[in-house]
Amino acid sequence: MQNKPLKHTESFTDNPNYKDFEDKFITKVEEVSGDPFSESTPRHQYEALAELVMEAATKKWAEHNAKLNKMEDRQVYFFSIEFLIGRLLKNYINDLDWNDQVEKTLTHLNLDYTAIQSCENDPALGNGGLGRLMACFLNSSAALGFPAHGNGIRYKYGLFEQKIVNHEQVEVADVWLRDGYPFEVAKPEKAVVVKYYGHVRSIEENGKLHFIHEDYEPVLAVPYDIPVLGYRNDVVNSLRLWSASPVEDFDLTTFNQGHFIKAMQRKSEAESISQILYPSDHGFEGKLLRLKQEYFFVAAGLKRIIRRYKHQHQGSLEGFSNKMCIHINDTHPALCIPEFMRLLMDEEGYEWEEAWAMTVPTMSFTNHTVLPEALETWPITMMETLLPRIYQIIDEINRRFINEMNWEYPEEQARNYHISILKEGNVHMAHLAIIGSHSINGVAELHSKILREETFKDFYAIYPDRFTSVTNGVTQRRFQLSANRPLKTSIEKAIGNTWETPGQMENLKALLPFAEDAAFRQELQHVKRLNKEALAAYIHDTQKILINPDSIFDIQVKRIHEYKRQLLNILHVMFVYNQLRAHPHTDIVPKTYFFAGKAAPSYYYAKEVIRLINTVAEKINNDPAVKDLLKVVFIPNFNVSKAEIIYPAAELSEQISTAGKEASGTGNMKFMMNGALTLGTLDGANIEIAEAVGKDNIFTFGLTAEQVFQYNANHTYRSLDVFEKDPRLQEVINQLVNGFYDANSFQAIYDSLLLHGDAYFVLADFDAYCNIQATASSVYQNQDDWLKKSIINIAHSGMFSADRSIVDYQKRVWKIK
Ligand code: NBG
Repeated sequence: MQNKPLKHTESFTDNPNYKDFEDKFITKVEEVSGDPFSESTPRHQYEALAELVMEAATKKWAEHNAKLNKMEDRQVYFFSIEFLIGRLLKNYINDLDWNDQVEKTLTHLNLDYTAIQSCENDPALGNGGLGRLMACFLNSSAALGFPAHGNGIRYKYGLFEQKIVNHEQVEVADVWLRDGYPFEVAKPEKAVVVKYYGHVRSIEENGKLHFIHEDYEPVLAVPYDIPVLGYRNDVVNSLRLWSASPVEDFDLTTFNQGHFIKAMQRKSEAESISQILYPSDHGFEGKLLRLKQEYFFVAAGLKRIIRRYKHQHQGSLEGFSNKMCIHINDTHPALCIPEFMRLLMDEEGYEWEEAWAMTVPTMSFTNHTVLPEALETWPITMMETLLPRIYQIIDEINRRFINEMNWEYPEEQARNYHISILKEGNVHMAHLAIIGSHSINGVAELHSKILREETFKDFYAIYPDRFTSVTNGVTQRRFQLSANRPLKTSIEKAIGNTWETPGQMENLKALLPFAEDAAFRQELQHVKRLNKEALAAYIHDTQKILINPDSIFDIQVKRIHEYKRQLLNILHVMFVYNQLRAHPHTDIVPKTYFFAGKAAPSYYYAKEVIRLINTVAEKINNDPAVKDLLKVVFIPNFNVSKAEIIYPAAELSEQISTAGKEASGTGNMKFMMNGALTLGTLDGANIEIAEAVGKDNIFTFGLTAEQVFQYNANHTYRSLDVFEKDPRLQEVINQLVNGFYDANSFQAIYDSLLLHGDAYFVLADFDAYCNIQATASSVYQNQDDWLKKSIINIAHSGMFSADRSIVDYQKRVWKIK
């Protein structure tokens, strides 16, 4: 049962609710441990709290589901191959408004809440921005009382755990389910059979063709549901993750014939579908298993959604496309389109035209990257063999589309070929997604413009009305309110708490006048100092590195990728170090450079960048001459929980991707709402941050997307010319290979910059980057000025709440009033 909100002043003993909660908690701890409470461990306490939370959540969930059954409003299902949800316990407690009673109880019992929270495994069911965005969108939808659910895969192993050994990334399996997971509910009774391989036979009956899929290999998809709680409201949406298992645990026929090994093989083949998350964020591998995964959660998810809809509508699918939205998150779930067609035609008896008329209005598609290596294409032969009926449908969608185009635009033969779903032996998933959806959007203004004008310009010419843009957002409830309690308290003192209401974060603008308030600036400085000390203590505990808390905390945390240019950052650090060595008495502003992020295990270059950062860090951190002036820290195994400690402590937010490459970025928003100033290129959502705060309150630098585009189009960029003119660059680049840092040289990096044309314009932007770094340091020396800028950033961060994104999606994509 939910308690009434309590005032902070109440003491434990005079509050019956606290006492009641404490009793329940103690009983629960004894139930989960089977031992007296006094012998319990944080793990038991965590399990007990989790159970109490789930009891409350599931009760609300059942009530809410009953409401949803009767609801006529539009509902959304996010289909995504990743949901990077992070730890949930603290969030649930916050959503239920249990903070006070939990904290007071634990304090009263002398227990350590942080230790309890850290017993929760952080489910790493995503690579980075794409999966985390889904988690933020679920959180915001529920907070706004809007029925939006998630549909994905319950990977047995999450994204690998990263260790740094001899400066290098080493990957260790992430067995997040080892101790069980208390926040999911298995629903074996709702399992669905997904069919692979086999043949399609067609028969004619009463003048109608029927398609029968035979000799297929069935796999059972079992749903596990995780409740998505609204923020202090009655809403509980669902995140449904599917797990694969064999249809029968033992394939009896095979087994009886004595083929034990074969029977076991079938079992493990089925299970392999939900075994691993592919650990690459912008790469496309074309592996059969991945295609199986893509069809797996699509087929299972759609089946249940249709079944539920029929159940609620007297067995009819009438009105489906007005009430249900299937949202395709990047191309991985694009098979929703042919699978939905299949279900409507083969299982529900609709004609092609009727089915298509229901499909397009139901589907919407968000693109998350313009990197060509991420655009999925599957060999036709693979698709045809694995999913014979789906392939037939794709083929027919394509045939009709191309016919229509040739009819409407007979003069555009070349273009009509170019936009085909099937060409050069491959199925082009983005084309499928665009042709089958009524809405296509990018995730920031610049990104959407690039989609319209470059990546998908041919489609834009045909379907201008389908294209729209929704800038990403993040949930302030996790990354600001909960991660940065001192900040929340200070802001509340200044402007009250209306900005904490879901959808109202723009009320933070009331903070603007406080930029001129010396007392508030001081308060903010104090808050930042606390958070910096907390991060420094964490680094000291875990990595034994001593950090000067007076230094500027300059942070770049995100996946390691060439286009994100961690390399530019570390080359600048190397330059600063050279400067300090040459002029030991230079008066510099002390700085600590933090890095964190994982590289895809097969991405050699990115792993070399990690090795470089760690090698440079070791040398610099052990040089007594630069002690307290310059430090470099690589925090291993970046994940959502670490992010929550890092963002609040940041002063400079490094967002330095090659312009035009970062679709949006969302880390930039998390830093900003915690008062960090952005040091970034005019890329992705950085541009919108710059527009919001004004150019004086952000440090922008470097080539624009247009300039990068021109260089690429005209092949006029020569990295060697830049190198030859800049002695600073010559020194640092030579240090990559001359043994200064490591006898084992960084030849691949060296070659990419000088021999292979520096595709990400690192050298081109080096000078501008050094200058803007120097500017940032000098502004920092005037703390008043810095803090003003910081306050202005926080005040304008409201528009980067995912609550705003969801409202934009409702208006622009799902057309909800
Ligand atoms: C990422 C982009 C980011 C963006 C997130 C969320 C992929 C494929 N794309 O810039 O690189 O913020 O998606 O939209 O992970």
